[in-house]
Amino acid sequence: MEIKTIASRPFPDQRPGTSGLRKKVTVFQKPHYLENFVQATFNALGGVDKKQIAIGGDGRFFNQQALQTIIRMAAANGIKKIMVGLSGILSTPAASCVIRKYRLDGAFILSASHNPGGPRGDFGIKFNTANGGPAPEKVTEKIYKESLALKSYRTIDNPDINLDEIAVFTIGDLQLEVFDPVKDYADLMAEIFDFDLIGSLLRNPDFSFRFDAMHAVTGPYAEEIFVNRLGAAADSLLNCTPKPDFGGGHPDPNLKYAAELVALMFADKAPAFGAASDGDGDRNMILGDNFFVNPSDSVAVIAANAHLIKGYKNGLKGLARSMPTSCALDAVAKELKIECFETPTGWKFFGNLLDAGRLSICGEESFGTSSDHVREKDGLWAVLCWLNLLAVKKLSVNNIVNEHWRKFGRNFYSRHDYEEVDSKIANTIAADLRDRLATLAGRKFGALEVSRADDFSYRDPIDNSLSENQGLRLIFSDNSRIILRLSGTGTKGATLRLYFEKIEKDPAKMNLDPQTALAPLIKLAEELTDIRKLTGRLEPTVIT
Ligand code: VG1
Ligand code: CO
Repeated sequence: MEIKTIASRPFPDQRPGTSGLRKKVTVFQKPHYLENFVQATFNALGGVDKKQIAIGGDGRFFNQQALQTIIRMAAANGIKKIMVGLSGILSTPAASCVIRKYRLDGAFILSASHNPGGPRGDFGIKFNTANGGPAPEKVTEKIYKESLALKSYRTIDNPDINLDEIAVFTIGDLQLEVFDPVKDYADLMAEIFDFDLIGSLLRNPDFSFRFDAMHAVTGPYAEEIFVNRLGAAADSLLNCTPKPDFGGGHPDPNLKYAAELVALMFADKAPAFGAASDGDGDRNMILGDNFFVNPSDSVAVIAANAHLIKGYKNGLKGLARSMPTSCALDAVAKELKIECFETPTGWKFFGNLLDAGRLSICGEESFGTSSDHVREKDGLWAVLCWLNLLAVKKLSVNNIVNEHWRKFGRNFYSRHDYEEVDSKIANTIAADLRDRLATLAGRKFGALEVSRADDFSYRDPIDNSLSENQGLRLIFSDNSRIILRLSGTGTKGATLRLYFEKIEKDPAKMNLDPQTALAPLIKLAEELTDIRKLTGRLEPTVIT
């Protein structure tokens, strides 16, 4: 096996964002672009000689080609073993599961998550470390530094490997195993949840359920778990064949992009339960009959009821949420008398707390929920949590959430996204507000009094690392919040996110529409930022 050293030059734009490196497919298709990033990652790890990794992706366009490139580079860099998901498929939570189960040194996950795919769509790559979680900031910064200093990468000449059959190959000293990407993950789910109980619910003719894989990675997982293991009717599953362009859709499980499921669930005689997941299977949306469960509520409900689920019956160690996620989870932590951490946006910030045994369940407002069973957010896990709770509590989704609100109060919550805004304008809007923060504290806007205005920074309690500039916060005297952040996952222009929260303890006011309940905060944020005028948008691109 002749190792070739290919001369290359750094690309200046390979700093990983909230979740890996995401760019247009056409950027990744540039000669040496992917190779540089992969070599920079290997270098940042101090070399990968004799290491063992998993690779796979969400099946999007360019997945197959990228996998073959990584396999050649892995062989040239001395990797001992690679596990590749059959047909190149591996969901993000399943990658985390196999790293941990087989004690691998890490994994490359090829995905741009919920971003659209196809030749004109997005591609992405992220590296997860030996704990199964996304590389922490100190590793991603090292990768970025290595990418800026890169002069060459190593590869070999080798024909493409057939990844469509379970098999073991040898390439020089590298052992390559094409493995079933579904089985280990499904086995883990069976350890956590009561499959007999969930199975009897799913087979009950009075119960109806729909799961929408959005033509993305969870299709094969959903078929194995819901149909083969739990006995659900095959027609409960929608769009379960992964497609390179996600069927032309946007594999983002929210009220706008999961339109097919949303239409079913908000119709007359809707199913009792509906759920969807995203491109790489780490996000989830939970719906009841004509009812949307806000992701911030979902994680709070799961945490409050976790003792009813086999895997958590011995209690929870702690809880955590990203800063913009509503404080509904904090109320649960208080009741359970356990810690609740507030971290910056992105799953990588939960890793240290999970590894240190300080944390059992965590979540983000962006449809991400999970626990210490892996080190990633996990879409199907969240769906199974809800099914398990429905089976135990014998209540509707709507009733479970309302019961929760009556006990803990309702945290009205909404996120407004302005997508593909001119980067300069978006940066100016954020910078202007940041500059005015100091003058806002103490000011009154109608009934709203600002008690605190800052740019969120986070000191990791385990390794003491500091992450600054994680989102602008206005916190009001009644604990309402307005938050402004720039997205770190987009590939075109900039995405501005405005987040709104208001806590309501009066049961008589709990059934308002969130947009109505939050209207004064929304109006104030729009006035303070002048976002509509400056972006030239009449309304946000997506409202959740
Ligand atoms: C978004 C979400 C964040 C999530 C991240 C990755 O990041 O807000 O909560 O962790 O996507 O999720 P940003 O920087 O665009 O706000 V995924 O499913 O895209 O890997
Ligand atoms: Co995702």
